Amino acid sequence: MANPFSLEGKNAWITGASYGIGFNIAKAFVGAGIKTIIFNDINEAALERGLANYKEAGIENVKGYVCDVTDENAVKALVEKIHKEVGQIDILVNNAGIIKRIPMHEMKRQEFQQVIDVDLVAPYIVSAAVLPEMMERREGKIINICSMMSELGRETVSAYAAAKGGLKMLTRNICSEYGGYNIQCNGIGPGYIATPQTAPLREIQPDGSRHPFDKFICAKTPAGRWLDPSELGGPAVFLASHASDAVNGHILYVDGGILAYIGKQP
Ligand code: NAP
Ligand code: GCO
Repeated sequence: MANPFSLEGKNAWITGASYGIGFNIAKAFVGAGIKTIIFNDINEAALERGLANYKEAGIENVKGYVCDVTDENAVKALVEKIHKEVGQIDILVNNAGIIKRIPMHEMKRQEFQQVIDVDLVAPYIVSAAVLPEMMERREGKIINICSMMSELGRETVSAYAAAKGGLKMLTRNICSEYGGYNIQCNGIGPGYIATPQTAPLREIQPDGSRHPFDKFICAKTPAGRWLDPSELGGPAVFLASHASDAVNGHILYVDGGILAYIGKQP
């Protein structure tokens, strides 16, 4: 009996996967037998750094491209290029994302818009460009990287929460609109993961103490720790594989239990 969790023979495009969560999802896909990993970054220098990371990890079945996911024309051109140079896109992971931690009343509109453009508009742009070929084949997997902020708010992350909340509903709508083509669109909602994006929240203070937010998040996580980006790999393989063909429109929270927990008493 075939292994339902296998990704053998599949091509996966993981946006913004030079490092961090996307890179670790790519490594997990390689472990599941993926045929080709496709990733992109916003400029040549960043792309080269990403390719070096894959080489260091011993991953050779990888193609990297320069593409800003907010640039619709560039995304459409890249999809055509991928179809010519690699083949069909079986799995799309909308991973690229940014955050700006600014009190909302101090945030400039352009700053708010930039977060919305990368974290919400870009997953729409990339998914819309990839869907027609999946529709023709009547098969495809789309995974949107959501967030705790798809469910919860906190100070200074208004744009990010609005985007990630919208991304949850975009996930459900793609499920609704394209499920009939045998396309499954699900989300992964990571908890607090130790990557460059959250490094400012874990910085050691001038007096040598831990960052207050570091202590706060560990008290909000049942395991009492930040999660490692490699811990998102298994859930991503599940949602990218035939093992999840009956799962659609679901946001799989990989948060160590944060959403279930009132928090450790100080
Ligand atoms: P990260 O370390 O900041 O990496 C983000 C990646 O996205 C980088 O490779 C970045 O490329 C790329 N990117 C940003 N804007 C782009 C654009 N316009 N076009 C193409 N690529 C772009 O973030 P991460 O922690 O790995 O997070 C990855 C995803 O998970 C994001 O969507 C984030 O919101 C989400 N998430 C993170 C956490 C967490 O705790 N870390 C938790 C929940 C959800 P450059 O190198 O060029 O900047
Ligand atoms: C923050 C963090 C979070 C994480 C993640 C949580 O400032 O609160 O950056 O937003 O990135 O989204 O799931």
